Amino acid sequence: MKKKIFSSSLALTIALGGLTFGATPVLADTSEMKMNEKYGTPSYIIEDWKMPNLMLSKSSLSEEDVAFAYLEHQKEKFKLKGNMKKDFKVIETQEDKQNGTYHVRLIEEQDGVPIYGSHQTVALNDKQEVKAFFGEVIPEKEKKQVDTTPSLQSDKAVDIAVSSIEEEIGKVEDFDAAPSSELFIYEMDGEFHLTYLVKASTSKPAPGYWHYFIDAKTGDIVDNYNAIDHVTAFGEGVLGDRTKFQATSADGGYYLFDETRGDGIHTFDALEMDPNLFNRFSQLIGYHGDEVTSGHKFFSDSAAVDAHAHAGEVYDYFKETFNRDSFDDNGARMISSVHVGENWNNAAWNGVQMMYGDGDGENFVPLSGAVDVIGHEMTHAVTDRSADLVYQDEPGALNESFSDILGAMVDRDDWLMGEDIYTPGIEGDALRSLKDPSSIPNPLEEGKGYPDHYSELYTGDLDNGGVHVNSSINNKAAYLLSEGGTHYDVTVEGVGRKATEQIYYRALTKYLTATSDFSMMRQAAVQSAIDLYGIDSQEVFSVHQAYDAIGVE
Ligand code: 0DB
Ligand code: ZN
Ligand code: CA
Repeated sequence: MKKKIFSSSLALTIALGGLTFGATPVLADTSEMKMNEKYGTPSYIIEDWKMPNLMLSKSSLSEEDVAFAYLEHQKEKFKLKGNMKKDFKVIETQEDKQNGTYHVRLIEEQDGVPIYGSHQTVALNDKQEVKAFFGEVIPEKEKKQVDTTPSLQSDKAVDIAVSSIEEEIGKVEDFDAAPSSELFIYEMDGEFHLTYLVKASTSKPAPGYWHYFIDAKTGDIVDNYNAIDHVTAFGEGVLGDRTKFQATSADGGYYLFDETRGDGIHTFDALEMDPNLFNRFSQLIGYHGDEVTSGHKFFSDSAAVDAHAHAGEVYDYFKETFNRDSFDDNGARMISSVHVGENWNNAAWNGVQMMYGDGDGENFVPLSGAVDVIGHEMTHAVTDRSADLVYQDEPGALNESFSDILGAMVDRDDWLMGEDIYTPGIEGDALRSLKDPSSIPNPLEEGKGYPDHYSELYTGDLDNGGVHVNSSINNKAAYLLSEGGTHYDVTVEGVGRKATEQIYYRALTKYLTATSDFSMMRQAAVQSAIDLYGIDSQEVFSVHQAYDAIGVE
């Protein structure tokens, strides 16, 4: 469900926040007032009004009581009659602890039916004196024209709105939440209608935050609009770089949903989500977190900005390089959550979505800051939908290796993994190196580097049989295939990144299966190279050389 946090009264609150209440001189009556031209009622009054017999200290009256007494006092200006309790309803009272002021926010009603858009704010100081009125009031005789008894049931209005939405975008299988329907008096072209306001959120077949005003007497659509819009937004990434991405605007605010790629890219703030509550095979994740929102096109959550922008980059990489439409090749929505856990020094694909920790600031900065990490995680999703390599022992090491290889293809100018987010205080290091695995200390075996030859295979039980360590053996083959070199006395002629990524992608999606081992990896790469470049090609020959070099037959 889309969380709606954008308040239409925001502008109003800000306007009031700029006034200094305490310093206003005491005046007998209204000091300043502006009229609404359409209704001839005040749109603001700068006040200095107190309840007549309220000279006692702070009374037992509530701020709402004072606001109503004030409305009573001004009702002639508002062109209203009788008890003001029948004309206004309190929505909320905001207390500003800093300067002791209160803002009573109201909406105007007729026979208990709120008038759409007719909001008011009465501002009080800490002595329960009214200091300002802002808003719009519709005079009694205008409202009187509306008969407030609906002849239509509220569900019927929903049905009408839903068929109109489906006429516009096609059949909606699932609304993001059940459409709501609420009675409002709605003014359209100078006429007041009794309407149901139906609000419905859709993601598929097209994103929308639909607002329908359905005449509660006739069922006619009085007015409708889609409050969602797709925009280019920007922000500053984890590494302080300015980045651009696609976002969505709704109700005047913005959130991190990119509807331009597949079925969308959606980035959330995980907040308290506990990384220990899932494992990477779990499908039981129903909670992504809160929307990451902004009041304008600049987003300041850098971890979220990078997760979102990098997911878009990775989507484009797969689309442009392999013509693959998201991880399922059917546009599946790419969901990410940032700020997972507390100072969590890791990232993951959990079977459903990507998740990124913030790091502890010493070993890691927010992991979404590195596009190779996002490429790595997304490739896990691709692997799950293709070879589905078991995440253990040799198939697990291959699973890891594909993520490192394609991660390094997305982040194309180096052969390091995670260098951008790892140990901010240390220059030049990385989580892993595809070029020179042995240069990185092996976390599983004290005093050793990562293995770069099959003879160095880690055979212990840690890390699912060393999936993040043994991956380096195959990583080295991919590096040699691309860049060439001599390794363990075997010389490989490099065929470049372009051929290399095609060969590995084809092996992953066409030949390998859940239990494939290193030897099958070699055969799958050979077969893919034959398919793509012909049996006598340099590419085929180089694949053989690369696997000879790492000792895999
Ligand atoms: C890794 C998934 C880790 C994970 C597994 C998290 C299961 C939760 C549940 C993956 O996708 O393979 C995440 C990454 C990929 C982070 C690129 C960057 C990874 O390689 N993690 C390694 C690991 O978990 C290295 C690592 C990162 C690490 N942070 C660490 C090792 C902290 C030790 C301590 O081993
Ligand atoms: Zn991985
Ligand atoms: Ca890199």
